[in-house]
Parts: sequence; structure tokens; C-alpha cells
Amino acid sequence: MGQSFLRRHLLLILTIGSVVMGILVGFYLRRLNLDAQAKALVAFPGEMLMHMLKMMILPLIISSLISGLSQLDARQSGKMGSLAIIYYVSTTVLAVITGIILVLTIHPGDPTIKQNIGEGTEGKTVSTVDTMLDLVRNTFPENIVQATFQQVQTKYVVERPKIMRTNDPTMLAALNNGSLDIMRSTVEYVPGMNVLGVIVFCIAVGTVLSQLGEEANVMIQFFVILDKVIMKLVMTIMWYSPIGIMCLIAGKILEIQDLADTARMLAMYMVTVISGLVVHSLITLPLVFFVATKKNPFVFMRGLVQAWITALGTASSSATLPITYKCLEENLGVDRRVTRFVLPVGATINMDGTALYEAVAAIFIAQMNGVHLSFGQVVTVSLTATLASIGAASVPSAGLVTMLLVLTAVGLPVKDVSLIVAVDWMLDRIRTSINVLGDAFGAGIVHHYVAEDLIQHDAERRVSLKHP
Ligand code: DAS
Repeated sequence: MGQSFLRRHLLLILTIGSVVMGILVGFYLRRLNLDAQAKALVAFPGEMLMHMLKMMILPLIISSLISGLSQLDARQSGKMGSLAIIYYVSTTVLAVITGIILVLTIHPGDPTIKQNIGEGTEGKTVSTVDTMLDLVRNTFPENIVQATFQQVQTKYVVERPKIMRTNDPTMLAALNNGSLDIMRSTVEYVPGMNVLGVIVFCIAVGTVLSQLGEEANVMIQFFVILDKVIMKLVMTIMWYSPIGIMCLIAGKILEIQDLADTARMLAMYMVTVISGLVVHSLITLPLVFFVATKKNPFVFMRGLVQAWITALGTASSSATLPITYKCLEENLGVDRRVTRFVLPVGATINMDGTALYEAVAAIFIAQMNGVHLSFGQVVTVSLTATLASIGAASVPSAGLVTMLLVLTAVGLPVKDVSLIVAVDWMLDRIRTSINVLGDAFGAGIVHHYVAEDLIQHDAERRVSLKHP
């Protein structure tokens, strides 16, 4: 019993250990006052893990979506798609409502404790239509090859600045005094790709392949084998992940400036976001899962611990995707045709944690500026937070970037983002793990409703193969 338990859960035990070690090592090294070189060296193994996982994202999405969809008959993928979309929209809206109730109740923002960061530059109000149009442009990219390899850049109505991801104090100072010139000229792209566009393309190809039937078998087999190769490579990378996760966390702890001041100033804000995420992950999602499947959601969650921790370590839903596949298929018996369809789409457009965070952060910034939002503006925040979370790329800090859409939607100062950048590295990890949890629950629910069809489809396929 002990031997097989250890073998079955070795990677999970190592991963949990790596989070604890990362925190201990991070706080120990902070006392040594390392120079930038040494800090970079500590973080390097973690960056290596991120790069290896990001390298797998594109091949994984293409092989898993096309192989998964091409093996379904169109009726099933239609049913799975509509079930998944209904689940995604409803849970994201529930997350936003939870966040708004909490931020209006706890009221973490207080103009008196806001540090003097100069007058807010009122952003032009962007209509929700702009947000919708941006989303549609992303979903149907004019050039699929360019969409696959493009830098993910975020354009906003407010003088269309490219958004930086930085904790650099000098940059933050520039952000604080609202000098958009610095924002426009010092650009750090969020490296990645327009995943939404790639997914839509792969869904189209997979669906057509499933409709072509026999004549497409060779191509379908190609993608099925490619999918197996990619998953084998990913599992190899995962045995390295405990080292990478430990260094990612230690490196992040080393990076934060004046930990005490930041924590004091933002403690209530973090409490609000984290309590919203806890409510959503331990009450809302399990309730939705139980109502939909009549199964115990907490037994289901136990099979997802490895994915949840990997999301905490990598702060990227896409990078966690391979582990989410493994947890759902091996620990929870979800059909791989369901995971290969539902998870890539979910990892990209279903971000409950991000939507909740963006709604809370926007209203927190309004409170810090003594701005009382009308009911209509709160509704705009809710809608824009939902859309912004759909448009957010599943890479680290993407939610921080798309949150600017929410701020401009209600005319709040964009530069106040610098208030929350310093603690975003922690909140990003937590909201990403809730994003992954929501995606996994979605796959579990879809599996519950299509499992019968899949079993019948397999039986018919076996009969047709025996008697061609
Ligand atoms: N890190 C993003 C993800 O991968 C979420 C976010 O930035 O809000 O899900």
C-alpha cells in the first residue's frame, strides 16, 4: 500500500514540497540581500520551466483540439460546445457578482490611506461595444499564422498605450505621474499568441475532419498520435516542475520591494479578492457542480490538487493545461474527447478568478479615489470585467493588463494600476488556480452529460469496424 501510494502520488508530494521550499528559501534569501545577478540565478530554473511549458502550449492546443474533435460526431461536439458555453458564462457572471458584493461590503479602498500618487488622469470612457468589437477581432484574426506567432499586445482606447508588466520602481513612478509617453515608448509585450484565434481555427478544422469520416482517417490518426507525443513530452517536463515551481516562488519573493509597507497598504484589498476567490471556489463552483451532476464536488476537487498547485506555481492556465488533462483523465476518468475540447477553450475564455479580480480591483480603485459608482457604472464594471476576462490571455499577469479595459470603461485613472502591481504576483497565482478549477469543473459537468453518447458512439464504431 505505502509503496504504490508513494509511486502514484510522488509528483504531487514533490510539487507540494516545492511550494513550501520556495517560500522558505525565498524568505531566507531575502535576508542575504542578494544582488540582481544572484536573484536572476535563483529565478532561472523557474523561468526555464515557464519557457518549456509555453513551448508546449501551441502544439498541445492544436493536437488536443483537432484530435479530440475529429473523433466526435458533429452532434456530440455541438452538444458539448453549448453545454460548455452555458457553464462558462453563468459561472463567470456569478464570480463577478460575488466580487462586487464583497468589495461594496468590505469597502477596502479609502481615499485617506491612498499614497499621494498625483491626480488621476481620467481615462476616456470606452463603450462596451468597443470591448465587444475588440473581442470579436481577437476571436476571428485576419491572419491565422500571424495570430499564432504574434506578440500579445493590449490596445486600449486611452491613447492606445501598450501596457507594461513591471515592478520596476522607476517605471512605476512614471506610471504614477500618468506620463503615458513612458508607457507608449517603453513597451514590454506580453509574450504569447492570440490563443482565442488559434482555438477557433482548430475547432473548425476538427469539426470538419469529424464530418469527413473515413476519408480523413489518416489525418485524424496523425493528430491523435501527435497528441500522444506532446503529452509524453509534457509529462517529462512535469517531473522537472517541482524544481521550477520552487524557484519561481522564491524568485518572486526576492523581487518584491518593501514587503511590509505594500502589505499594510493593500491588506484589505487582498483580503477582499482572496475571500471572493475562496467563496467562488469552495461554495459557488461546488454548488453548480453538485446541482448539475448530483456528485460530490469535493471528491472531484481532490483529484485536481496537482493542477491547482501547478497553476499556483506558474500563474498560467495554459501552462497548467497538460496537468489539468492528466488530473481529469487519470484521476477522475473524464473522457479525453471531452477534456481535449472543453479545456483549451476553457483555459482561454473561462476565467472566473480573473473576472472576479477585475471587478474588485476596479471598484477598489474607485474607492481609493473617493469615486462613488452609480448602479449603472457597477453594471458596466460587471459586464466589462466579464468580457475582459474572456479576452485575457492565459499567461501570467494577463488579468492585470485587461483590467485597464474595465477602468477605462468607467473613466477611472488607468495609472492607479501601479497601486496593485506589487501584490499582483500573489493574486495572479490564486486567481489562476481558480480559473483552472472552474475549467476542470466545466469538463466534469460536460462529461456527465455526454458520457452516455460517447459510450454509445464507441459501441457503434466497434460494430462498424467489425462489420465494415
Ligand atoms: N494568469 C492568468 C491565467 O493564466 C489569469 C490572470 O492573469 O488573471 O489564467
